[in-house]
Amino acid sequence: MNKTVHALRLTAVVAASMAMVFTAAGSSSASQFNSFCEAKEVCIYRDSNLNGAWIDHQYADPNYWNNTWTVIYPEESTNDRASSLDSWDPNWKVRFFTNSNYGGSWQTLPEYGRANSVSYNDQYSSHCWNDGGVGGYSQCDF
Ligand SMILES: [Ca+2]
Ligand SMILES: [Ca+2]
Repeated sequence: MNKTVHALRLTAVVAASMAMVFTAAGSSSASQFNSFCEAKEVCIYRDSNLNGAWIDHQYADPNYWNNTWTVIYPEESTNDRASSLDSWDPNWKVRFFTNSNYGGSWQTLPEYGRANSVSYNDQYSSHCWNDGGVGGYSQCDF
């Protein structure tokens, strides 16, 4: 009896410490522009069907002019070059705009949405998540 209780307690302790390790590893490695498409991010691809260079965004970006691909073409701006999209966000939609500052024509990607060929090829210049009306941009309330 004592042996069984001890084994159960030990299992619980091991499980708890493993959970802490996994949590710490996950939170420290997940970040934008690290070339990994992770939870709550959206990845933008240079070519259709999620091919070619890409960049991983975790936050809204009002202007792509100073962004470059995180792989393959690290010197090239991502502005007006997006051809496919892949959302890893389980909770929020994200919208892509042909102009900077969330202007022009747009396309909305649903939660976990994927666009193998975008609605406006080689035109996107900004994007924002649906912020529920707290971000100050009406274009980002949808
Ligand atoms: Ca990332
Ligand atoms: Ca544009």
